[in-house]
Amino acid sequence: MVSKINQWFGIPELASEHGELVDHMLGFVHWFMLILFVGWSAYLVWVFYRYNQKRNSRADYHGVRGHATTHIEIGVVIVEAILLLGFAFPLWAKQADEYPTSPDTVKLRAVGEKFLWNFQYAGTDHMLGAMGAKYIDPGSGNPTGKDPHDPNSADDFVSPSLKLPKDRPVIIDVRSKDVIHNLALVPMRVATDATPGIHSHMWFKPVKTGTWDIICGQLCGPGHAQMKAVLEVVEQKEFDEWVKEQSENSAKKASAKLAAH
Ligand SMILES: [Cu+2]
Repeated sequence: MVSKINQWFGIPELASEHGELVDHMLGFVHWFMLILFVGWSAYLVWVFYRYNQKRNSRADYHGVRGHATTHIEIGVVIVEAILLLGFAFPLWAKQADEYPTSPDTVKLRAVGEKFLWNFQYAGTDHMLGAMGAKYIDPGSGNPTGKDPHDPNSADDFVSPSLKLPKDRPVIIDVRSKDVIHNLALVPMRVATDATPGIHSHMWFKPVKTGTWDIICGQLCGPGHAQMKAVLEVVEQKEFDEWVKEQSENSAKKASAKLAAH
């Protein structure tokens, strides 16, 4: 019921577990703002009527004598404090402090650049390899700077779209090669800045299969509007098969390269 107002305002589809709490909070904020908006608007109209010049040819130097406004203001402060301390802080604390540790957690790295995203998956070993700016070479198939000397990198693979399994936690390590971007996954109700030189993280659990757009949430240059990618949530079996195939291909290529050296 509380979240219904979000739908009237056209909120995008929700597809993550914690997103329900985000939407619930948004619902409260929207209702609260609607009440304030209607209340203030009615008050403004009343003031125009009650205090127009015709009715008040002489100024009143005493002003307000009642306490109603003070009580309303205190009420607004209390509601805002409840929203912040009761909803926003606990939700943020949980997302920021309690990262998933279960072995089925999907780990990947999102690397933003002007003007596209690349997603490096940990592969079947569940270990993301090291990253080094000096290894970045999109021409030879290494757009994310996988360190070829790190054994964990061998089976890591890179995809231009973000494919995820349903009902499994996902941790994304968000990086940038050039300027500040922002990986905004709207249906998951998460967004994190990709800042050059800084390792940022986000986590969530998709609970619905589907395909959505990924946008860059930070104005990053003339191609910002085209900086889109695809977010696809599939069933776990389909995801595991895809990872196995991509991972094996990548490992084969890595060993061939090592042999050639
Ligand atoms: Cu961008």
